[in-house]
Order: sequence, then C-alpha cells, then structure tokens
Amino acid sequence: MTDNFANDVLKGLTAKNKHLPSKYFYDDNGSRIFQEIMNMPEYYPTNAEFEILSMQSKQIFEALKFSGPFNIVELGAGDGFKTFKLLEYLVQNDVDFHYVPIDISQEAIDILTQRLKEKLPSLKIHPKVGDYFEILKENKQSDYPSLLLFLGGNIGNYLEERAKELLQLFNENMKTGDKLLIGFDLKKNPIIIHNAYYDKHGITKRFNLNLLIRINRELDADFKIDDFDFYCYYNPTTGNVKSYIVSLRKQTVHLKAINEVIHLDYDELIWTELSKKYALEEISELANHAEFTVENNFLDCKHYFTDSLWTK
Ligand code: AVI
Repeated sequence: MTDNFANDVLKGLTAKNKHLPSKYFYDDNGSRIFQEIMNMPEYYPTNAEFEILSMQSKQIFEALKFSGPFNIVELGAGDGFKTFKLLEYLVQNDVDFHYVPIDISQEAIDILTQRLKEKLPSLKIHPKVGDYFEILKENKQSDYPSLLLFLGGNIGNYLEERAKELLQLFNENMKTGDKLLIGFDLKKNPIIIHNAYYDKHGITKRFNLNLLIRINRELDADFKIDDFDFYCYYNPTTGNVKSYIVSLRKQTVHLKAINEVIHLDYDELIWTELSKKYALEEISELANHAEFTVENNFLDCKHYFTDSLWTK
C-alpha cells in the first residue's frame, strides 16, 4: 500500500504539470473531512441523492423487474446513510433480497452493519471488506440476479478513459439481466456547482491540504501547510470541476522516507481532483460504450443529480 502511495506521489510531484490522485484524500482524517463536506448545505449532491432514494424507492424496485429473490451489492457502501431508505422500503414490503455492502474500510463496514442490525433486524446482510472485483467475481456465481449500487457520484472522479474501463469491468463481472444503479452529478447552473466546491467555510480547502499532511506523515516529508492554498473552478462547457493546491512561494520539500526532493515554483499548481458533471446524453453514451442499456434516470426534484438504472 505505502509503496504505491510513494510511487504515485513521487510520479505526480515530479511531472511537468504536477498532480496527485484524489483517491489518496481518504485517510481517516480525510474521510472525516469528507463527512463535513457532505453535511454542508452548499454540497447539494448529498441531499439530492437522499431525496431520490427516499421518494423513489418503490419506482426503483419496480424498474428492476426481478421476479424472485436477488442480491444488492453496494460498492463503497461507506456509512450507508443514503442506501438506508432503499433498504428500509424493501424490508417493509417483505421483498426477498440479500444485501452485500463492500468497503475498503473495516471500520466503516462494522459501523454500518451494527446500525443496520439495530434498525432493520430482519435484513439479510453479508458485509465484505476488500477488493470490489474479487467480491463481484464471487457474486457472479450466485443463482440470484444482482443489483449493483455505485452511488454518491463517485464516477465523476474518474477521467473519461478510466471511467470507461471501470464500467467495462463492472459489466464483465455481472450476469446478463443484472442491473447497475449508478449516481451521476448533473450539469446545472454553474454558480451552484462553484459554491459546492469553492466553499466559503474552507472545508474543501482543508480536504485538499490534508493530502499534504498525509504525505508529511507517511513519507516523512516537510510540506509547510501554510505555504499552500486551494483553488478550483468549474468549466460549464466540459462539465469539469478541477481542484488544485497552489504553492504560495518558491520552495523545496524533502520526502525523507524515499530520499527525494521536490521543487515548487511561486504560484505553481498541483492538480488534485476532477469532479465531472454530466449531461443525460453523456450518461447514455457511457452506458452504451460499456454495453449496458439505460432503463431509467431517477432525478431529484431540482434535477441536480440522477441515479441511473442500467441493465447488462
Ligand atoms: C466523492 N466525490 C464524489 C466528491 C466529489 O464531489 O467529487 C469528492 C469531493 N471533492 C470535493 N468535494 C467533494
């Protein structure tokens, strides 16, 4: 794990245009800051997706058209806050299904399992910690059809080519007739998107700068956090929000654990994250490219977000 982290950080920080992968935001502290982001009123995706799953669980269930028992496999279940509404609907209506939440964090899975056992005691839950694709491969052997959940708009953090690869991998690990319910943040008034990412509380700035704190800790580096700022912008034509760490002076940073030195110029940028916003036509193109059929788009009342239901 540390080896990959060290390699990726070094590769990114010695590139001509410096960059760091956003997947490394989520150490324990970063995951806590992300919870704070999700609780900000400006960060609309949380409420939008919660509304979809609270108000349209029945329609989602009916659109699955499964005739008997099925599995719900959730990739990156986290604290399962949003999914709860869907699970609650199914349990209350005596639907026969098994819930398989997957996450890389044992802690997140333990908390989720305990909560669900208290709130929905009759739920058949089979929590898993580990690699998505190993678990999906296993699930493909099941006699039951499956609904895969990939919620929260995480697909937006993948570059186009990587997003296509990921969706193809999902497809390969599904049976014909299986469904995928996948969350996409939609293009909308640019000001709303701008305010969700360039937040006035500085929480997203802390989220980004925490990555430097992580590098200091794990690679024995000496980033001086006060010498860096945060900048992000939304391009309404491409739908891309791009986030950057800005070096406020010409400076040298030592990565002692790997015996490397990084030079940063005055105002030099480190690109940290892509958060892509989609149009519905782009979503169909992605689905078709990975050999899925789009069944329905379940949108919130403001049309900020969609949970898109696809069939293999
Ligand atoms: C996890 N992911 C969908 C979030 C997003 O909106 O791109 C991460 C995030 N970055 C800044 N704010 C939230």
